[in-house]
Amino acid sequence: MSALIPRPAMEIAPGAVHVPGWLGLDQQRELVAACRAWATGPVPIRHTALPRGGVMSVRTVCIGWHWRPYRYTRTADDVNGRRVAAFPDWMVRLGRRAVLRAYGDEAAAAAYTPDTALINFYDGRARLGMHQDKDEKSSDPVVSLSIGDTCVFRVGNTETRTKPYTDIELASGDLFVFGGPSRYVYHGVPKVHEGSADPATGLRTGRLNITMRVTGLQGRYTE
Ligand SMILES: O=C(O)CCC(=O)C(=O)O
Repeated sequence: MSALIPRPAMEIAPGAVHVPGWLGLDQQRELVAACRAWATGPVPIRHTALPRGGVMSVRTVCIGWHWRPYRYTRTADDVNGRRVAAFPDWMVRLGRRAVLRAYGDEAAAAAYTPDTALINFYDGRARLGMHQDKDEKSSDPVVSLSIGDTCVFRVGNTETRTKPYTDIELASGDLFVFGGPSRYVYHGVPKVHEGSADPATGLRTGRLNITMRVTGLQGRYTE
């Protein structure tokens, strides 16, 4: 739902910037349609299996490179062995605009070339524990886009999974970028406010989160 009281952009920690309502409704709808298509294949969305036998409550599909705990591969050998969908150029451009909006640094934005995205779908029960995004060989920023249900997003510190941390709400259309001194902060999603989504995004229930990253691996896989 569009906010009655505008929420200002805020630096939550050095390098960690929250820009509420960055995506318009049309862009959100386009992203929902793209994610829906990616969720069907070539590698279908799935609950990621964890090395110790559990499964993640969130469902994930990747583009560009396939992520599984704790590495990126060309093919989704833990799902169906197929190569994931390519990372489209329009997503690279979107990532650059996001970095520009967050940091106001044109050179950093122009150089930003994400080559993978993890697309997470949360139903009302799904959670994501505190973790660091550290399987990438590049320390370029992570660009996160949220659509659908609002969630509590926990932004921690770089040392431990525990306090100190800051809880913020990520609502539909929000941008969150974490790079620089915050690139390796622990972060997680302890709660999703089920049913808070505006169905006009094309997502009737649940929460979609897209995190674009730079793997630092050789050979960009584009269309
Ligand atoms: O859903 C989110 O907002 C965060 C996703 C995340 O932390 C991840 O994919 O590593």
